[in-house]
Amino acid sequence: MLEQLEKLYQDAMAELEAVTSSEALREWDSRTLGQKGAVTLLLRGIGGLPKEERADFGKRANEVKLALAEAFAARETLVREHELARDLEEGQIDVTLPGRGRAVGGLHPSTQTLRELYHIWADMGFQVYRSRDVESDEMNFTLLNIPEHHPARDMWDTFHTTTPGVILRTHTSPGQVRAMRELGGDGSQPIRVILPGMCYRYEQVTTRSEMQFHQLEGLAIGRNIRMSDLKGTVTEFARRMFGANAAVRFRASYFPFTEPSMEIDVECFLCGGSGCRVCKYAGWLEIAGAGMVHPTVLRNGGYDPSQWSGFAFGMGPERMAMLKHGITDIRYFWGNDLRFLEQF
Ligand code: FA5
Repeated sequence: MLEQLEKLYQDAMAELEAVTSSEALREWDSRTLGQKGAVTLLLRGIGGLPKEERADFGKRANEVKLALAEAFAARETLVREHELARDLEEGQIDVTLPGRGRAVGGLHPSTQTLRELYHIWADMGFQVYRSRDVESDEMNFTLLNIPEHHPARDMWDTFHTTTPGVILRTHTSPGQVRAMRELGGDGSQPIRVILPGMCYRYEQVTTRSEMQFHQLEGLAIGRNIRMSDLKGTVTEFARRMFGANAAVRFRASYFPFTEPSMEIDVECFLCGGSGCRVCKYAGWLEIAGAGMVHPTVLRNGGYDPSQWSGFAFGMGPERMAMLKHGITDIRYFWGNDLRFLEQF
């Protein structure tokens, strides 16, 4: 058995010399020194030796075991170092390679335009008032001086819900009455607010008209507000939005909730008024509807029209963004095409 032990020792040492990977090292360990390894099995046979030989064999066996364990530890260190060096060599990073850009999200062009508008109107003393998207028929029409069955309702093609009298707002103007009732102190306080939000119309989608789009309503109520205030305010707004030289034009129009009513045009800043594709060769671009708040609407908001007056306007942020960036089709806004959105 002693001879067997010596042979095992020699063989195991030779095998260990040839080991070059962690995997082979583990395999050697379990085969030689593990619980079912060759050394352990040989040691178990010690009981079969004559008594006088047992002590010598046991001593030598322990020496062999220790020597093998030490050789294993030394080899393990060597193999690890070797493998680490190899990994470093193979996994080397070339710091001169160009970096890979990380795609970051951006704000939607409508959001950007709205924020620009908030900024301008805030500087001019207007606070944001939020009104609801799902409205009552009464707020959207009746209280804005558009009674049931009145032909003026045809100006707004409406989405109705399954609940009678509940609709998706067709414009932000119903917020006028809500703001007057909430902020007006029963008709005793002046108001200066903007009301941004999404509007919905059941209409033919074209390059300039969507079924859903933003509006930004403006409302100013005071004791002495006149048409000149509306004109001055909107002209100042246009200068801040479109540049110091932006020319503004007021055209007579009709809205049931304002009297008098008007449409507001800005001189096309793409062609400078000479006419181009964007302004349809008119030289002017419509940006809003506006007017002096109708006495009936003032009354519905809780104000006495003999003491109070006000102006209101409703502008379309998408249309303004189209003008500013030369966007030719409004359908790009909600088309979710990243090639369009990433340009902003
Ligand atoms: C109105 O909706 C009135 N409520 C505006 C108003 C407010 C007048 C206060 C007087 C006082 P109009 O339907 O013209 O008016 O819409 C106003 C603006 O919303 C338009 O100038 C346009 O910029 C935008 N707009 C209207 N319809 C669409 C549409 N289908 N798609 C995109 N923008 C639209």
